Amino acid sequence: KESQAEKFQRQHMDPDTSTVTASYCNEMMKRRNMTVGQCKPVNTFIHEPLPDVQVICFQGNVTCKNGKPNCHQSSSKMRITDCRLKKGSKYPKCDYQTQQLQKSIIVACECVQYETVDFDGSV
Ligand code: CPA
Repeated sequence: KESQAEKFQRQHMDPDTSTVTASYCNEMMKRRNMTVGQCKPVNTFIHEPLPDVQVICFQGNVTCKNGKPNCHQSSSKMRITDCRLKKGSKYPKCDYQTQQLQKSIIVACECVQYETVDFDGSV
């Protein structure tokens, strides 16, 4: 079974893409299985090396949106792509808006190997 850390990587990691096209989110949301059964409404891809994302677990501790205490904010800005389902888009035709941003990100980390398990936002 897919672990929480593996799920985070499938949903949020894309280190090798530097420039994204307008169709990036439509292609990636499908390729990474986030358009199965329903269109996932919002999802962020991170274009930085995995180790640079994993060390966020040792950076600034913040409260998660769900009130849990295990979120961490990156000390540096990261290259990310924000994917948002367009208004009027209806499953199974998942049509996303693609927006490239450079922002500090917030992730949740869990003990075992202290790995990133949730993308909590960008600020
Ligand atoms: P995901 O990373 O799979 O916010 C809902 C989803 O939208 C979330 O999906 C992230 C994504 N999103 C995004 N970019 C944004 C805003 C939202 O990509 N700008 O996280 C969901 C999974 O993580 C669930 O299995 C529950 C788990 N989870 C949530 N908070 C957690 C916490 N504090 N500790 C451990 N697991 C947590």
